[in-house]
Amino acid sequence: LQYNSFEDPRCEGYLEDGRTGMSPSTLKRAFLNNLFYVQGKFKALATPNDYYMALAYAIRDRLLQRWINTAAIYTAQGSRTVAYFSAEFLMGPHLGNNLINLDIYKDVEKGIAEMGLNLGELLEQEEEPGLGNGGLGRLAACYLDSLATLEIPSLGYGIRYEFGIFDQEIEDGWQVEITDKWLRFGNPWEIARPEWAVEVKLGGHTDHYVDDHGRYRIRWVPDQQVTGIPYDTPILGCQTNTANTLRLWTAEAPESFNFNAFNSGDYLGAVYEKVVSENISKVLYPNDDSSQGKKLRLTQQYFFVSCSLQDMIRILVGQELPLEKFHEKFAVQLNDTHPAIAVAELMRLLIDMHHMSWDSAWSITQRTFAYTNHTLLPEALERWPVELFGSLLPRHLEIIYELNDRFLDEVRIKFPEDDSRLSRMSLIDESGERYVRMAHLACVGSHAINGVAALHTELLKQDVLYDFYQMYPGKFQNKTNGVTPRRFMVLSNPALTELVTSKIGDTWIKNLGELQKLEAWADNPEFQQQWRQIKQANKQELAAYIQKHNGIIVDPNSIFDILAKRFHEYKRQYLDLLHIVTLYNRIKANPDIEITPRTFIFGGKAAPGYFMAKLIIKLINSVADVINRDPDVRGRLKVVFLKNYNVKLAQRIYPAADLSEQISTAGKEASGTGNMKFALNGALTIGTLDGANVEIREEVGAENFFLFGLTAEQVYAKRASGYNPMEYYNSNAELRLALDRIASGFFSHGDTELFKPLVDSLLHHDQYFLLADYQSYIDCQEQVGLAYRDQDRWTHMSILNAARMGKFSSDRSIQDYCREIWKVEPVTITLENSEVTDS
Ligand code: Z15
Repeated sequence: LQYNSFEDPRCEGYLEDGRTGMSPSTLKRAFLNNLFYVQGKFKALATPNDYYMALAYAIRDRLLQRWINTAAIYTAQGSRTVAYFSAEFLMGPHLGNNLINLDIYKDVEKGIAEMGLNLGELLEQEEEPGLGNGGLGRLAACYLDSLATLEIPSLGYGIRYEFGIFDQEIEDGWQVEITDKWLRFGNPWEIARPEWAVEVKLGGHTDHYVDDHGRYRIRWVPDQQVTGIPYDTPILGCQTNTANTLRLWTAEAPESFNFNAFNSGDYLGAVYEKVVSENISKVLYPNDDSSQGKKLRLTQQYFFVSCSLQDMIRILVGQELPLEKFHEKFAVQLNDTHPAIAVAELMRLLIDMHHMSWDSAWSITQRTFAYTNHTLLPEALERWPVELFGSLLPRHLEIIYELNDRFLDEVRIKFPEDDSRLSRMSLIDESGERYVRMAHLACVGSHAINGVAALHTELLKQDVLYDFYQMYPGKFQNKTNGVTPRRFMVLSNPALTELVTSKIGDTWIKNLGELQKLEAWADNPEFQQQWRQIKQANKQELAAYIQKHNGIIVDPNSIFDILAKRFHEYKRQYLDLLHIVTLYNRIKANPDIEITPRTFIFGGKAAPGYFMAKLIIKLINSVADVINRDPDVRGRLKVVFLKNYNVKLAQRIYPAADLSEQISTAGKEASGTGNMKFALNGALTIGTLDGANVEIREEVGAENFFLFGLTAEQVYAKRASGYNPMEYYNSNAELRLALDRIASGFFSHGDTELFKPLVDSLLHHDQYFLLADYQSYIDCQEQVGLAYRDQDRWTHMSILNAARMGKFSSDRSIQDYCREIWKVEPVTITLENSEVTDS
């Protein structure tokens, strides 16, 4: 084979060979080689998946030099490293993102086209790694992208679930869950590292004994042991040589554990043990924002945390650094309380395994960890029954008791004679059945605690973590969430990316604040025209997708009014429905009424055990069935439920949205991140003063944001003074009509029972204040409809929304974390210096 060495000026010298070269001809040859040698196929027999795999391996080859150099340089320099601990990483497909970050998307698209293939179709083949539920998991993925782009040494640590978030099917309007077999066709992006396997103990009891030197020691005698195998995926930065690592752990039975069972002929017993071990990393728990208290879930958490901390100690020792420098080498971020057991595990490793004193171990532990809180919802705060906890982690329970004794002494000194404070702050809830409180453990064991939006952090300090704020005011910080513009703009909205770049250059991609320069174009008629055309084309693409998957024809000139997120009562998908039913009622009462045509698009999964959320999905589909076929509507309203909302689908949805629904009850959504992705793509927001909406509105200007609803403070006041939803029902005719329509069986073939739980919950409880916000929402939607009729005004607002999203890049969030919590600096990775790799 011959390689065209110097075709592309970006890849001079030794890099240009068959596995690293970026020139179109080299890439093409690599692709065809992989088709032949990796997939074992020639063109006539190749499936789209074969083509996808051939391209994926060609691109993986191009990551490896960067990946290896990155690891080599971090190792040689002993760089301070961020370890992001997260039970979820909702990565989305890798191929397209890697093409963007390598800056070869267009070249590859062209090369693939020259072979008579379509890059978009190949990208569609990739099964997305859906190893997360929603916002929290996707945030972790955006942060890895930004860490690599900012050249920060970092590792993502988590679980390689064999089954990620379930695939959602819709049958007769109901959600049906299908297992997500994402590894079915293999995963070209990961490399197993069995040589770095670690052992994790579970269950059993502790032994207190005196060692040979007369020292008092504690030994954990487990009754089960599992092996953690790391699988590494490269995380490439945008236009840098940095390729960091996402290291996910798979649980296996230890090689030798059941030697006795085999020898005694209990073959099936031994295999059973193996099955039990492998269950640990089998499946992602599908609950977002709620904790079920299942033992397997705690086992998952402990498993990946123990694997990761042991791995970090291996790295430290490998770099000949003493254990006393653990916190200098590593900054660990706890993504919610899911990995909070790490506080006790690091203590155990330092004290029991490495014989460090309690005080030294505690100082290192506190300086290592920082904790991000993602929710104020009481049902999401993790607590484990003490008995369950002790049966799995007997040694950790002892450590937590000891920590608690020492911690409560500190509280006593700071706040004497305050027993109720002691019981409120204790690591153990003793008000009834006893529980270990994971948020308290995380707060005590961390030097920094942060919320994910300004309002959320304030509410944390005033409410959920009030006592801890009084105890440690200096630990509290805000870090408003962000999203990566690479995946959620450059990759997903190429036309808009090109238009923006044609006006302001392409440096905004790594410095999103520069989008502000677009403000100068906000009233330029030609630019407005181009902006509108792109939105229109994106809407047409989504319309085609809807026609293909739902068989519904929608009007691309109507407002694409989109609500896409997990289903939860506090997110109030039901309020959106009340608006739809209200418009429908108006049409039924007066078929000639003037209404701005709208397409209401919903997407999102409900936790399989969340009855109300699933019933709301059924109601959306039932309302859609009626409205979409009612001739009186004359196509002015369409309702679409897009099944299986995931990262892939999200990338199609944001670019096509006119209106972004961010309508949670104020005080309930910690931040939201979809709100940022919609606005970045030029959608206008209708929203409450909740989470990051507050800051989005501040940035884009109140005049470019559709605000409605009670404030968090008003919601608290109303709850305190006794909220009665029935008053709203009785005094608001349109609201009454809408609810009566649902209750009457109109959308359920006359069945008045089906949606009764939904109607009753609003009339008698309405925990999330839908009825209180109804009229304000309806009025605000009226304003939206009017604004849309003035296309110049709407486009002006749309441009300003995108132009003012700079703050919401995850690059900004990560820079803040780096400076204010992690104290880490970038490390430049070069490819020229082959010394590191040759040695
Ligand atoms: C989750 O996705 C979020 C919070 C949680 O406590 C859990 Cl368990 C899952 C979300 C928040 O609801 C959302 O407001 C926030 O934007 C996101 O985390 C990322 O911080």
